[in-house]
Amino acid sequence: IRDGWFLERGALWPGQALALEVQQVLYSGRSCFQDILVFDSKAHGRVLVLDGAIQVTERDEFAYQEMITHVPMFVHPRPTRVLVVGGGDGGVLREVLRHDGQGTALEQVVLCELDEEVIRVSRKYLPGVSEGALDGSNPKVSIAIMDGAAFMQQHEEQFDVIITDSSDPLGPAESLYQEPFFRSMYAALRDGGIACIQGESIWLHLDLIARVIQILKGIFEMVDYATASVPTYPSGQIGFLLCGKGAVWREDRSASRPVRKPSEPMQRQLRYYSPEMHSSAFVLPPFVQRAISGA
Ligand code: AAT
Repeated sequence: IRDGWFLERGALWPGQALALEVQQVLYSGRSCFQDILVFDSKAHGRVLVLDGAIQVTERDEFAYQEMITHVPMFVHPRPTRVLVVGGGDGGVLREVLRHDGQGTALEQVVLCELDEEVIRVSRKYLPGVSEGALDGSNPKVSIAIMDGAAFMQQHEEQFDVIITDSSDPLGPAESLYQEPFFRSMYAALRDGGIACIQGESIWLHLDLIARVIQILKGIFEMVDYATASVPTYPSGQIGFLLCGKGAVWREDRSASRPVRKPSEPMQRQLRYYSPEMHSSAFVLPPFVQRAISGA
């Protein structure tokens, strides 16, 4: 922070930075894993920053949390067991829990977060993001404090939907973008299950995205890419890698076609996701299509 502005500089987006005017710094500390910063900004409400990278702002977090959650959840006909890797702010958990009673009955939702401090700081300074999902009151929610890669290896055929809401592949989340992790993720899914992985920006990381897609295609029956607009993520855009396990994904299911829909009351609570946004998120510009298909 300099002259009242937070500058988001990072090795993954060299030569560019997003600046947010700071009103007040509320928390600044270091956990065992990363630097944690919370401040009130002038234009985007409260902001959570890990190792210098913006994770959540109050103004636009819903775009990311709704899309990374509802795209995989609504292409599964009946998700009952869900795993969220990362996501210590609780926003994805909040969105997953909306599905209870939407044509499915959730049995268990597990949050596997590496850094307990992120959960503590988020509950204290950003309670509106988790809406109570992290406070231990919901018996369907369990929280595991450990590395997502280690957790994944201990679970087989357990989950219908796995969401990796993880930070960027430089730092503690590095292991979550490598082939062994993707293989254990495949093993941890039930037949017909789907995974959704934070997929970085088409403007910054097209090579990385294309490389990861090639690896995923060697493992999963279906791999697809969707995108959303999030102004405070690098380059204002972030993508999602959708990966399906089982023959059903080769035959009649597609990640771009929802098989359930939010009820009217649920839709009224959503601000970014709708069935139309879902399908359109998979429409990609030709330069991205070409890079992804390896042409
Ligand atoms: N919903 C907020 C967006 C995030 S949060 C990323 C979370 O992943 C953090 O809480 C971090 O502590 C956690 N995390 C990092 N590595 C691991 C790991 N190995 N196992 C489990 N959790 C982990 C993502 C924002 C994307 C930013 C785009 N620039």
